[in-house]
Amino acid sequence: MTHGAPAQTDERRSFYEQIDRFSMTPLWEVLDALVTPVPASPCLPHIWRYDDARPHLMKSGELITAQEAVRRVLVLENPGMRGDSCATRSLYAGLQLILPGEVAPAHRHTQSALRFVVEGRGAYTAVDGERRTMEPGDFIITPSWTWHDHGNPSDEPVVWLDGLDIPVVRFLDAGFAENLPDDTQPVSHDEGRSLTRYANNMVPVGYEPESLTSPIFAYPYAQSRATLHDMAGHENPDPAHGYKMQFINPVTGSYAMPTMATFMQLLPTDTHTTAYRSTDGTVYSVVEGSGEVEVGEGDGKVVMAFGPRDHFVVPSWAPSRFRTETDTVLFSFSDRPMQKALGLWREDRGNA
Ligand code: 1HN
Repeated sequence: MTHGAPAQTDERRSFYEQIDRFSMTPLWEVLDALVTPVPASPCLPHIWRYDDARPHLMKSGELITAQEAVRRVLVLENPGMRGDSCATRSLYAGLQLILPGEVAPAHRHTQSALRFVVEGRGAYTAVDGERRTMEPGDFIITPSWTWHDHGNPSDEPVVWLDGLDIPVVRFLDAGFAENLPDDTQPVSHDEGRSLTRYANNMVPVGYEPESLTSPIFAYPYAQSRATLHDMAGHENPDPAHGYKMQFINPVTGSYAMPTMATFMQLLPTDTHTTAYRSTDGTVYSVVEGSGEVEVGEGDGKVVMAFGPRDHFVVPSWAPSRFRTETDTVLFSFSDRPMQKALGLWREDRGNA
């Protein structure tokens, strides 16, 4: 539905200037940019290699404390949208560092957050009175408007990927936030309580969900990894996805979070996936393995070689294709639940 720009005449130009003073503009001059035949995203494919990022992250640890920074994070900014604090149009991503002995003070906000642990073990995040000690590969949720603080009682630096729906909440002008007077919220129940209550195929009788987010706030890597390897031992891989699982809210069977979908996938050694695209731009965190991902087509095509702890973005509607050298495990997240709720999500599996 591209029509081309209408001719510019002196009469038209002077008309546009007249209406401009009244904060009006002619739709026919902007229609092609507003309504495009396929998604036209400023988001670019990009990879943040951990070998490049890590020294800067550690340097930030010498420059500012977690306490002073509130959250000591290096934002992964998409090169197509510098200054917007986003990795895709709808998603924020950052690498957060917490050093031994540090505390990141308690606050809450309407933005939902996910953590995906990248390096180090022994730090905790506390959500609504329950602490969770973090291990590499764990996926942890901070639901909208829940108190959360982080601490690192271990003797090693801990780094995780933060994923938030910040750009969407900003777009909707629906953001609220507040701080707790104390840095650390009181612990009101034992670690693991949310898992025994909700992750054993049972819920307390009469349970009514209090929010749209999964009552399980930690999804341990030991489980997701074992699941993928069991699948690989018994089933054929999907040609586009290898072995790919989505994390769910066990109470509803739906996505674990209302705004962001989260996935874990295994691409065994020497996998060559078929081209695949979908309308949800996606942020990936490489957990294990190495290979390359080809993203886009024609002049915009890029090939990104990846290894453990690298992070990369596949924009909306850009075809991606993976080749692996070793068994590769990828965590990823996207805005799919929002697109699905609005009837907007599309995928294209090519001819596979
Ligand atoms: C936040 O609360 C965290 O709690 C991390 O660790 C990153 C980025 C923007 C706004 C709030 C956290 C954030 C954030």
